Amino acid sequence: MIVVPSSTNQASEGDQVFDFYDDFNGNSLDTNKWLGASSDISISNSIITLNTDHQSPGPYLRSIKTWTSGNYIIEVKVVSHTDYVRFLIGFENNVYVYDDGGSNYWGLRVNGQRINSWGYDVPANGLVGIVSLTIVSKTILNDPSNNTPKEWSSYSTNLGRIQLNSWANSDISIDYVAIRKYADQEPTYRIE
Ligand SMILES: [Ca+2]
Ligand SMILES: [Ca+2]
Repeated sequence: MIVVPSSTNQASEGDQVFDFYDDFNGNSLDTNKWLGASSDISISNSIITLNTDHQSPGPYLRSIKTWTSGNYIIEVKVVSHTDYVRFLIGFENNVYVYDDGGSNYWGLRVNGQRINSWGYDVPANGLVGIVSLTIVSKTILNDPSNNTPKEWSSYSTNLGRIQLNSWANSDISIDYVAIRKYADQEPTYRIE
């Protein structure tokens, strides 16, 4: 699916298309969409940077909206990050943790349990592009430095809020966050 936003009304068009969308326009967090995290972030030129002080704790970005069960994909467009990256993407109860610190922390967490410790040392700029987590009766992680999507059979039916974070001496800069309903076979259509 390709959405072509107009240059003048990008955010509202995203809101009309996606289940949740934030392009991070303006220079502060949209409090209609997100809880807390007013410090330790910066927003400018339609980009948000998480953990600007490069110290723990990180600025847990949590959506006001919550999700229960269903098939969803969360897509985050990453524009830059520190070489040493710690990045958490997903929902409260279905989240993947990148941690260049190693296998003690990285992996998939479902319903509060670290259920799988697959992970890898992300190369420099290895997450620049689209990072996505898909929940579709399983969990699928896809990112630019991981050519084969990683799949796990575990998933949550009580997803909760969106969660994004970076911590320790890492930061990550994000162009947008989008959530949409996911179909294994995307529909095709024609105009008659
Ligand atoms: Ca943006
Ligand atoms: Ca911090």
